[in-house]
Amino acid sequence: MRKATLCLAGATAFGLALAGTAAAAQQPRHGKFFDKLDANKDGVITQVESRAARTRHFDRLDRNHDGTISLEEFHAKGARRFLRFDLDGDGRVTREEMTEAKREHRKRNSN
Ligand SMILES: [Ca+2]
Ligand SMILES: [Ca+2]
Repeated sequence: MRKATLCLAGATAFGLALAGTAAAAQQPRHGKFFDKLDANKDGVITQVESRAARTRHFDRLDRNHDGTISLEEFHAKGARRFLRFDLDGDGRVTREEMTEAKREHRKRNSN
């Protein structure tokens, strides 16, 4: 009986260790996004901080600052993204270019 208890405890500890590893592996990506929203760095995202983030996002899309996002402004963001992905500038994005662009984006955001 004692042996079974020890095995269960070991399995639980192993499971927690794996869960901790998985959480740690995701931490940098979610941590960076979380940190961006958590403006005062108190470890929680308030409604005010969430609204501020949405406002910043809106303002980035509203390129001419008229208080609205036109279809052109909306599409311009997609076009800018496309140009970032089209690494050789041939007007087409290959799977390799997209993978490389995402890798570069992650590298920039992890620093
Ligand atoms: Ca906060
Ligand atoms: Ca606008």
